[in-house]
Amino acid sequence: MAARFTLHGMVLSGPAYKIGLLLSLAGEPFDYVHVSMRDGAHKAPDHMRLNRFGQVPALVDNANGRALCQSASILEYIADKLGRFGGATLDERISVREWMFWEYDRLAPHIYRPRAHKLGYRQFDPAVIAQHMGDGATSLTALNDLLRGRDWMVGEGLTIADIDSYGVVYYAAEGGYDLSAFPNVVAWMKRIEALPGYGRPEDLLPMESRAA
Ligand SMILES: N[C@@H](CCC(=O)N[C@@H](CS)C(=O)NCC(=O)O)C(=O)O
Repeated sequence: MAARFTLHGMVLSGPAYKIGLLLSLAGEPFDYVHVSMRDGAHKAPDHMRLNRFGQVPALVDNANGRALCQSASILEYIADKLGRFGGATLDERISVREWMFWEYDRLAPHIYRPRAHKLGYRQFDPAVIAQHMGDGATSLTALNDLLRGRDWMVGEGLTIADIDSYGVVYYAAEGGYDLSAFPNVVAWMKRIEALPGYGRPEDLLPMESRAA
């Protein structure tokens, strides 16, 4: 049977990793299309039809032909369609959403940008990187405080809030952060990494396209 979802992504993309990780943790096999960003495939008309921003990830729901973009929106869509990981109650769903908006505002820029700078994909003034590292440490402290005495960011089980933030914090060391200063975050990461279906970016987003 054909896979329900097709993920278009690239192994180095944190936002694409989030989607592959959710599908894998959900036990949902997916077709994968490698988007060669080095060759500009993310700006090609075929890809732009799936993601109007010319970015990865894009997700196609093969059950209805719908193409989705923006990783947070895709995470919500998958959780909605699968009826899992979105939060068990209205209050939890609200909280999940709040943490996801927080993550895009307060966490991702301060980890993804120093990482891109260190890997040589983007150049920033050293003062800008220093500002990001300070703000990133503040956000990692907030996450560490949230996770004190609890296993998951919201409620009693894994939600897309965890996957959303994990898909950023995963790259913190590459961005120059020492996570040992945030022990609750480290313990939470290990908890996610022990879940059935867990995979690293290179396990889930290969360098070539593949069917489920
Ligand atoms: N807010 C978007 C960000 C996606 C994003 O920045 N993707 C990067 C790769 S990690 C990209 O495609 N960059 C190419 C570009 O923006 O032109 C999301 O969460 O999906």
